[in-house]
Amino acid sequence: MTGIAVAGEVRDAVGAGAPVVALESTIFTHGLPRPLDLEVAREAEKALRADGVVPATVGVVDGVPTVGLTDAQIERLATDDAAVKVSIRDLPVAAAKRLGGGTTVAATSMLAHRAGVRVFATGGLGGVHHGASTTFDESADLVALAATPVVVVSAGVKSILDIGATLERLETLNIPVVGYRTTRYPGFYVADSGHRLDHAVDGPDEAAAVARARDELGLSSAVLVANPVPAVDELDPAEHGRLVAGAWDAAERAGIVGHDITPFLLDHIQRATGGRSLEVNVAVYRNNVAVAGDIARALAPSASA
Ligand code: PSU
Ligand code: MN
Repeated sequence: MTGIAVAGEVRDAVGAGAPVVALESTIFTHGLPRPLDLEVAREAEKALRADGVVPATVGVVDGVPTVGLTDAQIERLATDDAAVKVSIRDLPVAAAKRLGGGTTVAATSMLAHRAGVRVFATGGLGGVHHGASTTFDESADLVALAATPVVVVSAGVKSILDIGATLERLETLNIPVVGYRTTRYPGFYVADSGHRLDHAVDGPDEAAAVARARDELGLSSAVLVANPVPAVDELDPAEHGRLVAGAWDAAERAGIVGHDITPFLLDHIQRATGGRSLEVNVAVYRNNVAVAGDIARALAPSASA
């Protein structure tokens, strides 16, 4: 595929019909603090390999969108202060300027699909921000997912978003959302966001069946598998509600607006929980990677299990 570098191991696995899972890089360029970011990126790859799945971490190296970063490339991006956050619209600029960057859910899904990778694990999706009816701040993840036939495993959307509005937009965009063994939509740090889903899948085989049916119908949307954080790992739901409200109050008092809001809110929650929210973030991601690996194996034509 011109313009995109695909690692030999990933290309071979895709060609052989072996299971592959794509992983995003914004989580380690922008989402998590050092040195946790690099540890988490490496652990995800290792866990997939241990399950017989080829990891394909996606990122932009010297302007080149790359599916299947080497360990050295992951380390370089995780420790590069100049790494930018790359959504789909940023790919041409990053290419021309030869920038390094972490890819969002939108860019990772698109690049994974171009490389023939069918399953992608992330932490939380972007979505509709509070006040979006006047600010128009809706993540490009949503329109990208409407046009990219992959399976994306997440624990819902970023907790600071307007979750009800995001679910409405996913419906409008014809994007199937299924709960993984639940009909409660997860709330990232908590297992239940308070919103209901119409459908659950009972495990990896049923998730794979939904993806195959999507393909047979010729539909182009992603299938979103909403996978709640295990109950033992979640933030206390009552505390979570207070934390998010407190973070928004603090942002308003500090006059934070626009693109600075997300980092401000997440940082506030991190400090207010003494770092506990980071542990939950890691647990969320680990759990999503494991489920994505199971779905990739169920979908793989060469799968024996
Ligand atoms: N979830 C988080 N923190 C993040 C992201 C998700 O808890 O930083 C990243 C993901 O890469 C997602 C992106 O694709 O944010 C969406 O950003 P925006 O709202 O600017 O489109
Ligand atoms: Mn935005």
